[in-house]
Amino acid sequence: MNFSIKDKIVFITGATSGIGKACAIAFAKEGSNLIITGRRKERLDELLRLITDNYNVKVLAHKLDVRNRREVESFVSGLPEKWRKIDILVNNAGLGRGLNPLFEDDIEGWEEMIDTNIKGLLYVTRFVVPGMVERGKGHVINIGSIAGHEAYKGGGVYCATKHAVAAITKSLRMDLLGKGVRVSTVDPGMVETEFSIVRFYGDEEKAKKVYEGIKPLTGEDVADAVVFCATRPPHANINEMIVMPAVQANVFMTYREQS
Ligand code: NDP
Ligand code: 8X3
Repeated sequence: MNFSIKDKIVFITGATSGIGKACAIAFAKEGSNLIITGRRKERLDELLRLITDNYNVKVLAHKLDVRNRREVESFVSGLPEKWRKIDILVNNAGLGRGLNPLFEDDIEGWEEMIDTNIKGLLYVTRFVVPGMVERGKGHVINIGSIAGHEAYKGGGVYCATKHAVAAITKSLRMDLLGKGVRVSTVDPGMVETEFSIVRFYGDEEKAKKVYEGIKPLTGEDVADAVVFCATRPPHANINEMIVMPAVQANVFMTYREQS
């Protein structure tokens, strides 16, 4: 049975697009109040309007780059009283850059992936979780990836960042044992979002090819899984959930219809 998360406070990173945006809407449907963050403020404002026009929940939208440790710390420590008691943290912000062989890859892309997917997730976790520990309740839900279970050609650094998310998830769960704070990871396969457009630096044609001949997951499919984790009763935890398109067996094998 679902445990109600109505009136809970849910903090989502990377809510301007894809999985994060779908999570915001899915949690709003459950009656949760939302702290939505990301770097594109106009998109956050648009999402705030969409949610407050359609659901009876409160939304706080704040421009936040998770790579900026000071910005993360001052935002979390400066939250207004009524937003301080964060119940659920969805660590979703992340990106891939390129699919080049490691030995000739763009180092800037590595920095971006490591700073966002690993260090950004760590900063947000470091500043949000102490409040959860103090209150003896909370739930951290990380968005990992199938790339955290397997490595593929050209994905050396992206896969390494998602393997890091898997390790951080496991360790944090042990650190928090007995403190009333749960830790889950939702690890999707191919999801059609802006992920591939970002990975290929805005090349939409190349991005489209990734999903040619298949029915990929949507952000909403992943949000369903995240909400499922969040709505387990407090004595139960989903440690890890791998969510794949039905036509994708693993990172190497995808069944594609020929056009
Ligand atoms: P999108 O590109 O659609 O969304 C990525 C989100 O991350 C955006 O809201 C973006 O917001 C945010 N983001 C990126 N960098 C930063 C930053 N420095 N600070 C704050 N927010 C940031 O991709 P997805 O929705 O697909 O990606 C979400 C997560 O899902 C990522 O962690 C990704 O690795 C993971 N994932 C994706 C899969 C896929 O196939 N799409 C599969 C498995 C996992 P903004 O640019 O406004 O800051
Ligand atoms: C993003 C999906 O298949 O490129 O995590 O690893 S994949």
